[in-house]
Amino acid sequence: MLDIGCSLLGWDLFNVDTVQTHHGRTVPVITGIKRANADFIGIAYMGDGGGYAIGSQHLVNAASRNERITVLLVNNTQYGMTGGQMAPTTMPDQKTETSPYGRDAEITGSPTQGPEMVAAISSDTAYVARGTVANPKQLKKYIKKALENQMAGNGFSFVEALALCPTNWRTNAVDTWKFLEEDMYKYFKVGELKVPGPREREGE
Ligand SMILES: Cc1ncc(C[n+]2csc(CCOP(=O)(O)OP(=O)(O)O)c2C)c(N)n1
Repeated sequence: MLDIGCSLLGWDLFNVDTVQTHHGRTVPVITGIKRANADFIGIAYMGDGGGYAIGSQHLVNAASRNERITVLLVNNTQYGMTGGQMAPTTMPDQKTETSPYGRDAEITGSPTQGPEMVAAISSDTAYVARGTVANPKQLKKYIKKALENQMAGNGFSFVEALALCPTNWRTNAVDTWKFLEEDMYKYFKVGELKVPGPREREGE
């Protein structure tokens, strides 16, 4: 299931059945398909604009309902396909097409912490992680665990991948990796946030 955005290029990259949705509507559409076909492995693949802006309510509701789907969300800190507008993940002072003087966090808020939000609202059987394209081995492991969690029938699984967008960042090769590994890592912590199993609470 591919959202509108650069993620739709997945058509050409993955040898799986795909459906294209309206921007931000990948989660409800794959939820419907999965509910009607319990044996399917349902993946909603989208950008940060699709998942945290126009489709945020779907993400929240699907995570709360513990839908048996896997959401893969690519965080490149802006709207890639449409030319680099500010997204919920845009960092303070980051320049984009719609924040040419840098994002003013006092007026527009600070970057959305997607996996942290999903971890907070999802059930004990959810899987939640944030990986990075700078560490493909780890990212692959997280995606595998997310898919295994769905296949085991446990519930919702969510992986955010920190990714590059040199075209809109207007960075050369060196600065592209610096932007990811220095700037983005300051705001977005890589690692697993929730692995299935009962959570221990204070006093229990
Ligand atoms: C309902 C709707 N609103 C707006 C658009 C225009 N649009 C297409 S892609 C996009 C942004 C994509 O950004 P993101 O979801 O972050 O994905 P990326 O391209 O960065 O991977 C927008 C606003 C649209 N196609 N449909």
